[in-house]
Amino acid sequence: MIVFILLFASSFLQAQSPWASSVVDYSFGNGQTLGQSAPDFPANVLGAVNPSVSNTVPASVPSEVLSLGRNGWIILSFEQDIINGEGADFTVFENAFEYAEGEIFDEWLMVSVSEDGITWFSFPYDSLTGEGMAGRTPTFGGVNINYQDITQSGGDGFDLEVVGLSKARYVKLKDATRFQTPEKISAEVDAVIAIHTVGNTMDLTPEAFPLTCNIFGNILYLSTEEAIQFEIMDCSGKCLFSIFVSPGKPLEIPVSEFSQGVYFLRGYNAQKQFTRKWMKA
Ligand SMILES: [Ca+2]
Ligand SMILES: [Ca+2]
Repeated sequence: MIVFILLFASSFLQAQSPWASSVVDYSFGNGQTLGQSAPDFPANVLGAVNPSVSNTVPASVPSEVLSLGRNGWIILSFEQDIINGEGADFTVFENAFEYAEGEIFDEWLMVSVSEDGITWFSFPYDSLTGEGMAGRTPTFGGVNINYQDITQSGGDGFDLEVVGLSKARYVKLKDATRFQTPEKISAEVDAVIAIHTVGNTMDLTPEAFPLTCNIFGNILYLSTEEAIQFEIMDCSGKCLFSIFVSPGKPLEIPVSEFSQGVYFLRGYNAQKQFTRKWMKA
């Protein structure tokens, strides 16, 4: 039985990258051409950022970043839908950086999203302050950080809620340096990561059971209307985690230490119980 479950599960476990995986279309503008030709492009805008960059030493070589040129734009696509979860749903990494006195050199990008690549929804922005645009926050970098946690990664996060979408597959970035002072010539694109995807955003709330159970990224959220004992088990039924959930006392449990794979969530009290399969991506 256990062997069967493992075999069955393994077909679901091809991990999909949360980073942008393909370039759908683009049009470069004038003024700056860094990283616009093969073999640097399109690899420089796909996949992860270089972990050795920091807020003061940004990505700057053509193999890492692409200059869009004045008014240039690019459309990126993902292996899976970006889902509207709690807070920011994807992060755009440009190569803004901090220099003397903590000033930030930023070159802005207007951001829009689409479910089908045809109908687009633009994030509102302020062309005077840059608020609402990407390219404003340096990438923090680092090898052991979670790039799906914007407080660790830096970059600029965008919440699908703002444009009223529950999911998106395409992100369009358009150079907005025309709104800025003349030394800002062209925004760069380094990478875009989906924070919430089908793989890591799950509503595990059991039907007709008093417990609410959701996973956003690496946090498990539990709240309940009745006293419930809650457990996480591995495929063999071994209990890996157990906690008592009290009514009116919601819990946030970090699940980043659980490795990729299949687990079972179980909640019970004297009267009732539920079990749910959880595939950790
Ligand atoms: Ca959101
Ligand atoms: Ca890059």
